[in-house]
Amino acid sequence: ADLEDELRRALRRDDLELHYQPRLCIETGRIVGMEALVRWPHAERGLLAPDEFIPMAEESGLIVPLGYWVIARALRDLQSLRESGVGELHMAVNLSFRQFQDSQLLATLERLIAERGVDPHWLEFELTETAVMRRSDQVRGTMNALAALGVRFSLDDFGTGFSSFVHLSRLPISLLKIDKSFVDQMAARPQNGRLVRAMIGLAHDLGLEVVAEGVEGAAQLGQLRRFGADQVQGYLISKPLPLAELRPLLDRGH
Ligand code: G
Ligand code: G
Ligand code: MN
Ligand code: NA
Repeated sequence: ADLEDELRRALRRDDLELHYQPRLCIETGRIVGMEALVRWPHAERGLLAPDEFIPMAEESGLIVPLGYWVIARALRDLQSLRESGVGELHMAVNLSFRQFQDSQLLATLERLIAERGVDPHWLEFELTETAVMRRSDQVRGTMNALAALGVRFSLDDFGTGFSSFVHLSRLPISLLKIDKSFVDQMAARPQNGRLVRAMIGLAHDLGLEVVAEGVEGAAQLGQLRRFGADQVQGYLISKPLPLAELRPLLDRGH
């Protein structure tokens, strides 16, 4: 069978997994959120990373049911964390532009949230600049309706795409995630450090929180702290892990 058929079958059989990567609040040193990242344990090929099947899922339209699977699983895990006493924790899920083309997106999300009884305030969707910049009325309408429920939006991979701050300020976006490529170059190239500092300043002026991605070293964390970043995500804190392996880290922070 080709990969598309196999993915369809994997979805039907619940054969996918989510790993979670924590986000640390720089000021308090606590884990304040995590990003759900899908994995496909494939019988012959081993654990497949998203870049090995998400593009195909987007092409084929399978991203719609796959996306609902991810959201349902993430909400289930979020609810179970909260029931076991883990306090304030935001759950971030990646959303493809393609998922907005499903006319049932809003209704389905409302149903999934209601079924789990999770406060929508803890749910966050990560959109890329490219997705957001195709802001059709439908995308904006759905985003506004979800934002009215309390759901937050973040702009992922910030700096790699093409965005206009005018458009950004018209969409209900609460956080900017500065792409790893900027963080990587911060120390080696002073120019990049200034760029990151300026992005953080601009984001704060617009009332947005800033998450720096791909943070791997203590020196980077120090620099980001001086620049005023709010949160960090990256291997320095933890790589993406199955929920059970992440638990000790969460308990420590709460
Ligand atoms: O998991 P990894 O750390 O390799 O993530 C690679 C990229 O795959 C992420 O940056 C994200 O954009 C994408 N991705 C991961 N999980 C999902 C998902 O559930 N839905 C969508 N649309 N993209 C995802
Ligand atoms: O959603 P997004 O495309 O930003 O997903 C983040 C991707 O980057 C995932 O594939 C994740 O595994 C990876 N990643 C997360 N933190 C780090 C890091 O500190 N270093 C590196 N090299 N990759 C990271
Ligand atoms: Mn992301
Ligand atoms: Na990213």
